[in-house]
Amino acid sequence: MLDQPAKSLTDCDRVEMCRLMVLSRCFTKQALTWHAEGRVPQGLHPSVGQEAVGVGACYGLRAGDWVLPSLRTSEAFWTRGVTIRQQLHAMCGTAESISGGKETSHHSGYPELGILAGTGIVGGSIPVATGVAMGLRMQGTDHVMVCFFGDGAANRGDFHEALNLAAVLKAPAIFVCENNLYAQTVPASVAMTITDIDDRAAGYGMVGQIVDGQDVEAVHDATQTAVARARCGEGPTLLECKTYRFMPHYPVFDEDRPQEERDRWLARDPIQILANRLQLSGLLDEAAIDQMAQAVRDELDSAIAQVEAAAMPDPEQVFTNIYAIKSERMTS
Ligand SMILES: Cc1ncc(C[n+]2csc(CCOP(=O)(O)OP(=O)(O)O)c2C)c(N)n1
Ligand SMILES: [Mg+2]
Repeated sequence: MLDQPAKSLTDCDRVEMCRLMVLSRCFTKQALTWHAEGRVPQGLHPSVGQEAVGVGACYGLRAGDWVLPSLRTSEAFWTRGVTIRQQLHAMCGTAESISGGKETSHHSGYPELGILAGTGIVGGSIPVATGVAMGLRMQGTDHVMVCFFGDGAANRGDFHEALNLAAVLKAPAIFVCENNLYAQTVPASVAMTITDIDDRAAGYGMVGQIVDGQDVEAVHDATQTAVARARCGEGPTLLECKTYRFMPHYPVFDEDRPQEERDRWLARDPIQILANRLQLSGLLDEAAIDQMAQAVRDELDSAIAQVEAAAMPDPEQVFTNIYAIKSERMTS
């Protein structure tokens, strides 16, 4: 049985988690501006408002653990060590990008950092995560797989099959649902009859927990407890992180969400929540947070010119590292 409490965070860890959330927000906002100006071809699914989930869940994972981000979990990349330059190359599809221009930044995989490439099919990554978790077990390791997905994905068949199988096999997987109350423009309240996705865990005989997704320390604690359980063979966990995206699903979407709802969630900005705590503890002040943001903007400024000047992939490379066989029709 698990008797070790999850390792607690040091003051340095808490400041670093704040910096990672600031990095994610600054990158997203700058990338959206560049996208609107036509400088960056790939749009983004902004995670602004949801930064605590990816940072809290990925922070403190070990080398050898794997994560599978959803389309919105930008923070998984920063927290696992992907650089601004690498993600800009991925957004611009240059020859230097990790996929050689074949994949967007949010679905990129960085194997050396334990980040598996996701799929654009909502929910499609969840069974993959169960398979990877079983692979880690079969290789005799105590590594874990942390899989992210949204509330919309949790209504698809992939979710139900994958969680049932993971529970049956005691797969070392942590399923992190980022419940931001909407799948594109569809409110979760009209897509399911329950309020808490965590209720579904009991149906699979799996541990489930509701987590305050705006509180990075709460997300971290819950994840580390689930990770410890998974490492010692006690099986998977479903964590439902209640959160909210402060921006539209995708920049071109016009959304009609209740103002009262927006205001209620905007008052719970995850960066502000941690920053207030750190300020009360004397660990950070406003100036230090401004410096974190400025450092990101400076790095973005120096990276973008080089990325814009980088070579694009050779069109012949479109047939390398893919499963499909080059057919006559493709070459004609
Ligand atoms: C099977 C499938 N249906 C529709 C889409 C288009 N689509 C992309 S993201 C998205 C919403 C997903 O909502 P959710 O799972 O709640 O994640 P969120 O975007 O809120 O983070 C949809 C419908 C898709 N990619 N795949
Ligand atoms: Mg959603």
